[in-house]
Amino acid sequence: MKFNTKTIHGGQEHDKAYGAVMPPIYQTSTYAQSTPGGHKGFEYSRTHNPTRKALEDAFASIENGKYGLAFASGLAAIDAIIKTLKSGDEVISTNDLYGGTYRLFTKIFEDFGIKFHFIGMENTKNIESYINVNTKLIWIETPTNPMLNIIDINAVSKISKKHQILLAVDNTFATPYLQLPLDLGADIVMHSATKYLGGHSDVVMGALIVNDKDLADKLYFIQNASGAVCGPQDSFLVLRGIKTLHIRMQRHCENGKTIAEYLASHQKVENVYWPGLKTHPNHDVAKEQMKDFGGMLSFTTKGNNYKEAIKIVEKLKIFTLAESLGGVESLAGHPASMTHASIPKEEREKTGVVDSLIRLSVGIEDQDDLINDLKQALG
Ligand code: P1T
Repeated sequence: MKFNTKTIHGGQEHDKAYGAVMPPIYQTSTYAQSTPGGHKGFEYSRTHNPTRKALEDAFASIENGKYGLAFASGLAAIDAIIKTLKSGDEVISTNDLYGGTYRLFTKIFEDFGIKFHFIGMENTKNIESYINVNTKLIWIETPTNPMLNIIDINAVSKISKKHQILLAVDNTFATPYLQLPLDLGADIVMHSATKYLGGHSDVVMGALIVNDKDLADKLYFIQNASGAVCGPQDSFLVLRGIKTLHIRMQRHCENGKTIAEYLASHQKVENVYWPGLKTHPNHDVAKEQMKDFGGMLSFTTKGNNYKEAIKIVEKLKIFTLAESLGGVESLAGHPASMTHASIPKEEREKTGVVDSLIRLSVGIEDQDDLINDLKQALG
């Protein structure tokens, strides 16, 4: 099955009871048993739920994986990955990443004795010097949030395999429409399904997809034992969202390109970070590992003025000033004061998250309206 068919049918069966084309929302916490242990595969909804199961099978299908897991949020999914480690273990992570992931790593898991190294991975040669016997996981986002750096997944996977370290890829910005990390050698794919997979800014959810049975069993155990699962209504909404992922992504990419090019030619704009621009330092890697370049971009204005950046995002009318990304509607954010405020200023500035940086999640509205909105806000 090809990708554009998998988004609609991947891992799905028609409902056995009445043939419903969409999986029913099984709004139940528990399941009748004829005798202790005598059930039909479902005993308690923290452990399993048929609507969630349909979604988990869809996750696995679209990422070319064998096992899918759905969580209450993207951070809950990341939390489950880190819980496969133990005190004394070390993680090498990209230094540009979602602020909440950084906060989870440094404010929660460092206290449990796990050590994190945050490094630039655009040059994959940097990685090996941080590997030692305690290194158990390499964590990458690509494209990164919010600087849109691109990391060569295949090159990193060669290093992780050589040292028998797990490689996890946060595929939230790219989605499986643009890149398939498991096919490129990753062990775990993670999503904030809140974003493009859900696609309509109406759900908070996380996803993990893996191929290895032992790793899947460990993660299913943690999913059930820690209990950060999503409900059946949200599972239904994300299943519905996935059915249009390919056509939404196509439009996100087209609109992203038009806006990146418009901003790159604007006299007030200093830098535009979008992997489709030939001037992007990792454009060649992006071209190789991604089908297109996505609808996320960031830019800075000349003079790097904090107040001016705030004024611009306040003046936008069609772009809504809000956290999050990946919905059909365009959003704008100011990472330094919003999504990445939990990263200390000195740290975030090292990776380019300066005061004038504005991040756009380009939606699927009419391009002219989006350009006109940016024009009036920048003007
Ligand atoms: O918000 P949640 O579903 O828990 O997902 C966390 C997360 C993980 N990974 C990436 C790359 C993300 O962008 C996020 C969430 N990000 C935002 C809310 C944001 O505005 O960047």
